[in-house]
Amino acid sequence: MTAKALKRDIVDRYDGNPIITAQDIPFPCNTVFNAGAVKHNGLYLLLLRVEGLEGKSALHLATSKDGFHFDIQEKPAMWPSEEEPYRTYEELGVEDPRLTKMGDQYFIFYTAYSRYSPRIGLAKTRDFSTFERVGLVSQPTNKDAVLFPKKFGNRFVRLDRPSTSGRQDMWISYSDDLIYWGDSRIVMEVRPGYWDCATIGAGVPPIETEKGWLEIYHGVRVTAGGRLYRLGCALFDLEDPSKLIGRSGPAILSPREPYERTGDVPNVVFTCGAVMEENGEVRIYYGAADTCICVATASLHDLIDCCE
Ligand code: BMA
Repeated sequence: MTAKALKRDIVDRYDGNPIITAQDIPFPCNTVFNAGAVKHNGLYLLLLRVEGLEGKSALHLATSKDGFHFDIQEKPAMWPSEEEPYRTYEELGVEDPRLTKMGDQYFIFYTAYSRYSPRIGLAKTRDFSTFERVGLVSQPTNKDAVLFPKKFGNRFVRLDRPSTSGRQDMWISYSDDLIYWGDSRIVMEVRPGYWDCATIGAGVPPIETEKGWLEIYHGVRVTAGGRLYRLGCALFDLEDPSKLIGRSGPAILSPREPYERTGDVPNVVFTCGAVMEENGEVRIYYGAADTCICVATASLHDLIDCCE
């Protein structure tokens, strides 16, 4: 029996998974995974994390009419910068982009990775042909940042994931200018005994729904076989996004298929982006085993339901 027939996950995997592998990249590379996702001018756009043969990641744009078959650009949209101050903090790669549209601009939070541990980088684009860095917008060690598409009380708001004395929980931070962030508070903790007991981090930029802001996040449990990454979802208050109002008990997606179980980092499903369809379906793009890109769908209604 296949994993789908058992229906242990509330999301449905696309039968043609994985949709992008290293073989689809128009130059030799190691892996492709953890893509930001948006629909722009009727096209599905993914900002792919492509890990080169030397082990550093750059971001490449992929475009598609149907969201399943993508054309991939050879020239990177963003690569580790050669200019300071980025050069020092991106020396080991630019990773895990998350895209949020505000007005006519897309903001991209990404992980700037260096020997000094990860920091959050911010870039922006209007047209997906030119990308401009805005700043390095956290201290180390912080990552998994997602920007809310609205301001609250005239401030920008993000979820992020600082590492604090061995803990890795989800926090919220506020900013007047997108560069300096503060008023930070913890909003969601790892859950002892659960699938998300060791580490959690935001995945998809928050989706506005009638019931609250829906956040699809990853959670980790450490097993005898290593770290096991799953996806779950949570709801935050519409008016005050620092208030957690619900959270899925079970994970919504767990590594079960061979392409999620086997790869550079086994037993990983990890998301950086989803597309909200007009028919109420959420198309979740996710990296599998840090090796390829997959897609799965769920109804928005079901995702909200499992948080309540
Ligand atoms: C996280 C990030 C992700 C990666 C995951 C599993 O910490 O580095 O980019 O997919 O680990 O290796």
